[in-house]
Amino acid sequence: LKQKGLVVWMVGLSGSGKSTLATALENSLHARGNLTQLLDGDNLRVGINNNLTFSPEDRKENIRRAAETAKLFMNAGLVTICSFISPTEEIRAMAREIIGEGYVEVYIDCPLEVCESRDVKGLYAKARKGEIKEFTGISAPFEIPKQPEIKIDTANQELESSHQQLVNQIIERIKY
Ligand code: GGZ
Repeated sequence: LKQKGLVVWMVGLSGSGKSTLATALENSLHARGNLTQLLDGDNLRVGINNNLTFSPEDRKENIRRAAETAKLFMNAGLVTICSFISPTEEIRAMAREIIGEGYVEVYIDCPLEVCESRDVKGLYAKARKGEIKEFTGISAPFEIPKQPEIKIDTANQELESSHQQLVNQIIERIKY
């Protein structure tokens, strides 16, 4: 088998830069001829996960289905990039367990204050006003990953540096 897949599991708060980096990573991998699949809230929560809320139980089910789906793509040989807040140790341990060898956890490290000051979509403002319930970092927990394989600081460096750092570390782990 020429290709061996990988799951790049990106963890981080809303506004930390997960989606931007996931897309940038995908473009760089395409440029070197790798097949990829991106999984995130935007394409899973509207489809297979459209019955799920942001309650703790539903977040867990969201991640369980995402991990099972990622595993299928990985086994088909694709570099599968998953971008979900994945807020708790329990949830991430489950994803790691489901995917097994090939799971690479990437913590997109950006303090809540910085994410909130960016507030690209205005969600933090709404969460502060109570218009969005159980919002991660405001009224729902986010546990900082203890031992991610890769950590990318998006608060103290330019996007392009974060992107290069991520690409370099992922390429090292691709076996072809
Ligand atoms: C967190 C929420 C919430 C609540 C809607 N809490 O920045 P975004 O908008 O585009 O990304 C966030 C996305 C998070 O979905 P995930 O599937 O990644 O979450 S989890 O891993 O916890 O299941 C945000 C939006 O959905 N969003 N309500 N209450 N984020």
